[in-house]
Parts: sequence; C-alpha cells; structure tokens
Amino acid sequence: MPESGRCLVMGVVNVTPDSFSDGGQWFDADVAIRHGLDLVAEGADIVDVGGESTRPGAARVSLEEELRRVEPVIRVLSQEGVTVSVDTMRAEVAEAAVAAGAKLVNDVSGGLADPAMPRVVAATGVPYVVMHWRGHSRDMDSRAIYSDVLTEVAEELRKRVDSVLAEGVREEQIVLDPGLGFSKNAEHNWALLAGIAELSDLGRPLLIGASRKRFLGRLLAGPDGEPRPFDDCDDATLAVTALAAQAGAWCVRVHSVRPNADAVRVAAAWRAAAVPHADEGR
Ligand code: PMM
Repeated sequence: MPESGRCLVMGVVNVTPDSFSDGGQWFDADVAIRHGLDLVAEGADIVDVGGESTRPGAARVSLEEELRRVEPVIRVLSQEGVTVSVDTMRAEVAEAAVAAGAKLVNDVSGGLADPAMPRVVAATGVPYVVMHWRGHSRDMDSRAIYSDVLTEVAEELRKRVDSVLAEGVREEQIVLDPGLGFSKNAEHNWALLAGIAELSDLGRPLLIGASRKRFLGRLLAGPDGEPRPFDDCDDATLAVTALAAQAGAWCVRVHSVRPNADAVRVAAAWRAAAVPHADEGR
C-alpha cells in the first residue's frame, strides 16, 4: 500500500449501471479506465473498482457479469501503475482481480457473503478491507437496529476479525470499516463517525466511506424537508474527510477526488504541526 504518513484517498470507479452516486457513468470499460486514470491525476492513492451496486434495494449481479465488468478495468489500470482495489463480496472475483493486478480486496460484507473469501484473501496476502455488514442490499435497511451502535459495530467487527484470522488472514492484512449506510440510519452513521477514535482501538487501520451517502443529503435537506441530491453533497463529504482524517482514519473512499485529496493534506499538516506542542511541558 502507498505509504504517505497521511490519510489515504481511495477514488471510486463503479463499473455498474445502477450505483447510488455514479451509476451508469463509468459502465463502459474504456470510460472507466480513463476515469480511474483521471482520479489518480487528481490525487487518488488507490482506485477502487466495483462491478456490483450495493445501493439499498439493489439486486445481485451474476458472477460472470461482475467479472466481465471489473477484470479488464483492473488489468489496464494496474498495467498503468495504478494501485487498484477491487470492491467485491465474491472470492472468485477477488482472486481474478488480484491476478489482474489488484493490490487490495475491499469486501463490504467482511467475509460474510462468501465464506471462501477469507481463505482466498489469505492466499493472496493483499490488504483486506473488512467492512461491518449485516446483510445484502435488498433488505439491509430493516437490519438497522441497535441499542448502542458504536459498541455493537465494534463488537461485530471484532468477531469478523477473529473469524478471518481463523481462516488464515494475517492481522497486518486487515483494514476495518464501520460501513456507513449499510444497515445504518443517519443517526447511526454520525455516532460511528464520532467514534472513530474508539473504533481505532480495535487496533487496525480504518477506512471511512461517507461520500455522497444519503445521511449527508438528509442533513442538508431544504426547508421543505427534501433531502439534498447526492451529487450536491460533495462539500459535505469534504467536511467529513477533513474531520475523519483529523480523527486518525487511514483512508477515505470518495467519488470526487481532488478536493478530498487537498483536505487530507490539510489535515496531515495540522496533525504534524500539533505533535511537538502536544509534548511541551510534559
Ligand atoms: N460504500 C459503498 C461501496 N463500497 N466499500 C467500503 N469499504 N466502504 C464503504 O462505505 C462503501 C464501499 C457504497 O457507495 P457507492 O455505491 O456510492 O460507491
């Protein structure tokens, strides 16, 4: 993984016709590749390529179709020297993606959707994003029930870590993600963002995916209560990025890369400047 001493920026390329925030825009392989290269030019450290929409209510795509969508894009971007991650819940897709050059597996189900996933990731040795997940998109909103979301998400992530370790994944491979919007309502998402420090106590780097999600549109609703459209939530995403980076997130997953890449640099400068003073007088 790129070593930068600051929060990393993962740019999103959804090779799907129906993703929440950019569905259809990068569905053609050549267009997706060009977009991935543009994101790197804008400052992305990693380009996350996905072929299956996880928007609430989305139906699953077949294995063959998912492979057809992502494999060529990953191969070309990797050949161009881009650090690519594959956003997939399927072990076969993860394996093919790593063979095509992917350097990270981003599994929104944290190994729950496909029991073969942890063993495949263990064999590849690449970093593994284990996201908090309670079920597939078609009915994930009905599982957004918590009495203390931060404690419960941390506990469920801890269990996933134990489980993937038991399948041979090495601890150093694991990155954790609270899974904003996945079986979480707006209140849950804010509690998890406010709990980044506590989630960091799980001992693994944290990835945060807030970009253009529904809870931002709800926060920014107009006087009529209409949520702000997702494509008008990039400034709010940027604010989350700055705060998440300041709170110690390892990486943010975003659609609009350039401003977020600037924000993580600001946060890094801020943190670096704060360190010497923190030691003064001790
Ligand atoms: N969110 C989406 C897709 N993949 N992966 C991780 N690790 N974390 C996330 O929060 C996440 C993800 C859904 O967002 P999109 O469909 O708007 O890209």
